[in-house]
Amino acid sequence: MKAIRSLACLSLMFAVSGAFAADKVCKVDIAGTDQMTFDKKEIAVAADCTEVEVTLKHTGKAPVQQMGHNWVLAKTADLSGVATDGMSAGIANDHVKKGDTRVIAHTKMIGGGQTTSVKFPTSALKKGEAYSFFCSFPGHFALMKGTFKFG
Ligand SMILES: [Cu+2]
Repeated sequence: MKAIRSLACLSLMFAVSGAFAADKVCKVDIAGTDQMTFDKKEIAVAADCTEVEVTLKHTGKAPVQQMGHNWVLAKTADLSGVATDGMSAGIANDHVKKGDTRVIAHTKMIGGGQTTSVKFPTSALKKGEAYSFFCSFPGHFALMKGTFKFG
């Protein structure tokens, strides 16, 4: 009887560790510069990633009020609307409208020399959907944007 119980316990342990093994956090690094550019035009995330962790580094020297950068993810169709609303949202809100459901993920706004990151589940993404990432600092998204692919 005792042997059976410990066997059941062992198989439960395997089941739990199996669930952990299925989690895959995929890391993405991107840099913003004082020249109002990102160092990437495209980010691709594989379908087996369960979470994405994006780390944004501002490699410039300019302060956040002058050349702030963030990383915002939305459907490509929502990009200009999110960017327009972000302009008036103010730097205290990282230039992202409060409660904007079109925003899938975003980092805070940072200045030269700073680094920030954001982690989000890929369950928020649909395969085949067109996504874009961009910086929502006023006037930046025309240059600071790229395509985000999932799947
Ligand atoms: Cu920017």
